[in-house]
Amino acid sequence: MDFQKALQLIDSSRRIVITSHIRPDGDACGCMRALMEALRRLGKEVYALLLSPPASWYAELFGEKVPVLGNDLKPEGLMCLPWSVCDLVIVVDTNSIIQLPGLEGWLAERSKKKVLVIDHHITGDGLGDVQLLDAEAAAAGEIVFDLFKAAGWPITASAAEAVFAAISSDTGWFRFGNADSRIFRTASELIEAGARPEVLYRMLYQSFSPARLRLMVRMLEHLELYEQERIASQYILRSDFEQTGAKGPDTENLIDECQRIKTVEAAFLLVELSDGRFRCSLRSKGKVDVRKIAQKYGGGGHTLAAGVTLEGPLEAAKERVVQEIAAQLRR
Ligand SMILES: [Mn+2]
Repeated sequence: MDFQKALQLIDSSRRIVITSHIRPDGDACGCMRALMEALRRLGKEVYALLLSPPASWYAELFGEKVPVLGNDLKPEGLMCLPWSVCDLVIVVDTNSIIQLPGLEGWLAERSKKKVLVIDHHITGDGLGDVQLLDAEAAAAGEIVFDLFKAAGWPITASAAEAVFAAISSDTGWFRFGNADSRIFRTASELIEAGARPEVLYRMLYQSFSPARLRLMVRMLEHLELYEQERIASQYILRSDFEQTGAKGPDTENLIDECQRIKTVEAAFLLVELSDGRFRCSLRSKGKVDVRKIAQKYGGGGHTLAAGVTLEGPLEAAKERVVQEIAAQLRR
């Protein structure tokens, strides 16, 4: 990988913006946090930017308020200081322009700035002047960890925890099929560097608000099984949010719950959006390639975890996904 090219780019930059995909997850926030710290230590002016509000337990990782485009910073604000004069934009955990809504025009304006992409997805738009791409990596956090090592940057306890949060999130706390020996080696090194798994577990998985738990109950009440109980379907409506008091980021990881069912091979969760469409999260235990399904409808992701936005109404969206999964299971 082009670690030296990436380091040259960082070396020659003074003002650096770090961002990631919309609906930032633990991998996105953990990578951003670790890079923010390392680049500040190098004396860079570092500006982090999120494209939608993070879940509260991911926001905690930053230890500071990171501006959200559209909320804390108007889109026109990107044309003003400091955003207008940055030398380098580091995009982590995505290489797809559709995942960076609001940044399209600003990213394309390249007279001054360069773009460095750090990503582990198979699909991408080649957004970077330099790209650290590793589709074998279970999390972008793995690549960030490799970059730290290539650069010789100190892995402080807080950087170690940020990277640990990244790699543990994308592997479902080391439970998913992507939890390979490399991730456990990395985890081991991060613990030696000061990461505290028990503190992170509590932060990432035991920090539900009562409203979020009630939202999960609603979701579980909507569980339906198809194809000899091998497909699990669930949904959350706008009214479920209103009645429980939960917010959008509260749906994070809820899809994983129904994977506890022994027979389930693939699962999906439809979350109603304000425009009547549905955000669909897909998970597979291995027999189904959910990325193919997401991609067919304009989404993306990995073999075992993918996402896509679908047109309503609910029943039509559900039927479409069930049929796509069933077709793969029958093959
Ligand atoms: Mn990731």
